[in-house]
Amino acid sequence: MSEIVASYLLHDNKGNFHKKAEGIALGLTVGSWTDLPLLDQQQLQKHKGRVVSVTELQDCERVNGYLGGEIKQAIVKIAYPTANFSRDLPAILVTVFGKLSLDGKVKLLDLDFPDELLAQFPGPRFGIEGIREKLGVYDRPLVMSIFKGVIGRDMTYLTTQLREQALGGVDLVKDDEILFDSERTPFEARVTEGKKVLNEVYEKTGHRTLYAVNLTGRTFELKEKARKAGELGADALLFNVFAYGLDVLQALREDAEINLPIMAHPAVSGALTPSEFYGFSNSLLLGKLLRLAGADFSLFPSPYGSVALSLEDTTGIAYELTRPVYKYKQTFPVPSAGIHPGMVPQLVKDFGIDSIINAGGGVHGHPDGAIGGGKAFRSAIDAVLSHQTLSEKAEESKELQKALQLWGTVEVKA
Ligand code: 1AE
Repeated sequence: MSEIVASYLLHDNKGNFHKKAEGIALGLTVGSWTDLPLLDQQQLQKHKGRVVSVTELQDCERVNGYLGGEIKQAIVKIAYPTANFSRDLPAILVTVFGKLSLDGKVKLLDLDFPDELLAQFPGPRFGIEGIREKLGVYDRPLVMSIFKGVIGRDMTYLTTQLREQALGGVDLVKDDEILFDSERTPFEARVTEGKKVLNEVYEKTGHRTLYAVNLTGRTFELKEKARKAGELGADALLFNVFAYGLDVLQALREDAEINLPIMAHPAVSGALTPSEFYGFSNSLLLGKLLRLAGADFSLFPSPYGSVALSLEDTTGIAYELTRPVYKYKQTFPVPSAGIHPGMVPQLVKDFGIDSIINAGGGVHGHPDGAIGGGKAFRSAIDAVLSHQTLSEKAEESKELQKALQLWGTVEVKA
């Protein structure tokens, strides 16, 4: 029988986890069981949830102190027959974590999909390999910068900012996720004028930069808008997936007429993941499920920036985005938020070459502006790849020197 296996972290002051697990396995599938007539039991057997394991964890003083009392915790695995749901993420999520997400201290840690179910999901269209091919860059982490302070501005302001970012040598520029369609900076003009600027920079410097435009608006208008963006020559789409839902991302990915890489922004995911007692694990939501639904890039807060996640969470996300799974291409991990050039050695150590270093303030806040910021990041990457320290490299790169003077260097932790 084909089953999806969900792993949960449970906290409870009574700690009768076997009973609780049985309750979940039956409650989310066939309901009551032992009271059913034998014939019904035979008919419903293939729909019945199953407790796979219950592993009680050691008491944790910190959790006891936090919740006030002697709290028991356990990891519980439950298998749900795939016969119970249609082949889509909304049905799967409601089965494994629908009402259960409202029922006490339950955190969904992971989902193990059987191959026949995995086969229903698209995964990224381009993935790391496809994005590298578009850029012709294969041997270093990519650098991305973010438009900043563009609300209320006009196209001249935006195109100037785009030009400067590209001239700094960044590989990608993304819209700020809070930039929506406006009269002064409409979606279509951002695509066409952005393309013009980036082509000019390419003609002048030979450096290719891709621009991810923010795909926004009502859900049922998104496909049409994304197709239009493709026709106008857009490079990529930024998408606030957690404001819309994973299934919307999947629908965009699966549309054959939307042949564009999709960059998933984590906005709103912080309402679903940060508690250690409730919600989703980051590795599941920002890692496994985003990749399954088709994101080519997954942005997430790095462990050492302004809105930090733990190192364990971020490396867990990156692992799910890149490990070999079924037929899926790899999704680019994009550790973000509060990133500056002094963090590059630690970023490369933690996330490797196949990652994207993404910065807004760390590019625009450079004393020489966005051009200097981009150059400082590129020099920092060159330093790491040629086994130089940042201070050594700063002797030949004045942009890196100024960045280090302003932001300092993060000491690399083992
Ligand atoms: C986690 C997403 C980061 C992001 O979108 C953003 O705008 C970061 O800006 P900075 O680099 O923190 O200024």
